[in-house]
Amino acid sequence: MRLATLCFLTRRGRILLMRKKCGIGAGKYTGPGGKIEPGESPRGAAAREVLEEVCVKVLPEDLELMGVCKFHFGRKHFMEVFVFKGTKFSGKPSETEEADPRWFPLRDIPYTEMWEDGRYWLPLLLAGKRFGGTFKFDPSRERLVSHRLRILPSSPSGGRRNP
Ligand code: 6U4
Repeated sequence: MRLATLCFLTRRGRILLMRKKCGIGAGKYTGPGGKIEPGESPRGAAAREVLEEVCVKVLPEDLELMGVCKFHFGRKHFMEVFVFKGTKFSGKPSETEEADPRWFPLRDIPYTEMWEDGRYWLPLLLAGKRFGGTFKFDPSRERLVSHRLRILPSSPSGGRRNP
């Protein structure tokens, strides 16, 4: 199993997505994110990836945990991803070797150019709902075979505590 993060920043009716240039899901639009390194918290890892991938500074404590997605790719590969959102950050998103960032209006999210699962859970995140989901892909990672998604009760801390 691998632990990873995804982070979605929003401001003035827009969401920051990035065209990923390498790694898993290259070519797709997604939020900044990546593997959690040993010794890192999910929140710390998410903030690091936002800076590394799109040059935007966000404090780990300003990120809100909205959901956890389990992605299965065939029988062998499995990833558990902590999904955060944030509205407080600084810096202008810039292109890096890993990604090309772009703001999209919330009403015009390019779901057809994203991972197939995003259309199920990203609207929940944007509506402020917390969720837990399991998404099974075929081994080629191209086709979503089945999924389960649950809306979770909101936590009193607004998801700001651990992890
Ligand atoms: P680092 O850690 O910098 O190597 P990266 O190469 O981006 O990161 P990688 O290639 O292991 O990481 O891919 C993990 C990223 O891909 C995580 O941010 C989660 C994301 N991801 C994987 N499957 C996904 C899926 N089905 N839907 C989705 N994001 C997915 O929205």
